Amino acid sequence: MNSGEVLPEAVVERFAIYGELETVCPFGSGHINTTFVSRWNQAGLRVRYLHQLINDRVFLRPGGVMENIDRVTRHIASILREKGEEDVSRKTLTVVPSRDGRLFVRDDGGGWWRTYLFIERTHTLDLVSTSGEAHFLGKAIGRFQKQLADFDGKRLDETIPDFHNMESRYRSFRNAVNRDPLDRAGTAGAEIDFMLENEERGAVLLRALREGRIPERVCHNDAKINNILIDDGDNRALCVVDLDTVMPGTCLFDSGDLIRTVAARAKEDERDLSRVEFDFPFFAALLEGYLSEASSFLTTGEKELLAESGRNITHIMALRFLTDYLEGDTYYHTSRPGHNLDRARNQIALVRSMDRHWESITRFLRERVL
Ligand code: ADP
Ligand code: GN1
Ligand code: MG
Repeated sequence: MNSGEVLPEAVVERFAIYGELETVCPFGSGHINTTFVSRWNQAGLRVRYLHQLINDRVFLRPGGVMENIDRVTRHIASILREKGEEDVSRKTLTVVPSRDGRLFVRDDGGGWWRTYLFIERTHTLDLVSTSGEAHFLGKAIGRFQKQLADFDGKRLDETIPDFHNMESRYRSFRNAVNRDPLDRAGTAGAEIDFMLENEERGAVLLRALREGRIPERVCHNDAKINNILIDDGDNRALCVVDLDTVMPGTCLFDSGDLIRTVAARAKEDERDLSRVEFDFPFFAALLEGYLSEASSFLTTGEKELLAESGRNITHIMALRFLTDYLEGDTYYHTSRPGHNLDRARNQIALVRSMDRHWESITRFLRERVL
């Protein structure tokens, strides 16, 4: 039996949850894990939990992922409690252990499952429509980074080694172009050329890290727009989720992913490229929100590279989507033929739009930050 054939009902019953299980349904639109929500009757009260089958082709040590998440969420919860905040279990994820006290359950096919408290009355955005939204999303990631700025103890597990390492991403890309297992390179000639022409500037964050111009810190590494839950009540960012990639990196990976997904006028798989544009007012509001939390701990070296971070992370996403297209869509969930190629084209168009706005981006950061 493989994990795809496992009944989620049988798995969720193995977590330390009281009451009667009523339903289990698929949930969410993530590209990596498989998510379900269960509903339980707990002495007359209906309560929901979120369950995920961890993608163990992407995360080769799911146990390490869960240890990281457990440490990080406990750390954030203790900071929130010390500050006397209300609703701590809405502001950070809470891991629900298995009945035998582990952070995960293994199913009969060897799959790794985890459970979180389901944070009720929230939604996520795929695009912002106001500067206010851009501001609170930036603030949420700035706050998250600040909460982890003093995280100490054993170094977190690198759940995906070289995750944002442009050199190794380029190696995989070249390998995919050369092997071209599905004979797709001919359909992506312009995109392949773009990648080859822009390789040099792709290494900007990696070089800064290597040369010690920016520090290594604990960061999210996947700080895209829909990994931030927003409270339906006050319509403010509430909780940063999808913590599988929280590990050592640079804060610029997170500012970059925010810029890529918040300061964009179209979703990352929009096919009409005339709609794929960088949005300067959203960018400015996002950075104001982010810096309202982060400017106290960021170094000058980090601030100097904020502008590059958006362009760099968009570039790496284009490269990864294109590589996956050439490899035969083995990494990202796709829902139509050519989905990864559409995403790659979209992200290249966004890098080009950022290039066109470059002067205003750098002027804004010079005046506001440096
Ligand atoms: P993936 O790694 O596949 O992107 P995520 O961890 O981001 O999976 O979860 C998928 C979606 O589920 C998120 O975008 C968010 O909408 C929702 N979600 C995640 N965790 C919770 C939670 N604890 N409570 C409520 N919704 C959640
Ligand atoms: C994946 O898991 P999800 O959908 O939030 C990916 C990110 C990409 C993103 C592109 C572990 O994020 O790196 O930026 O898709 N996560 C992993 O949307 O590869
Ligand atoms: Mg996600």
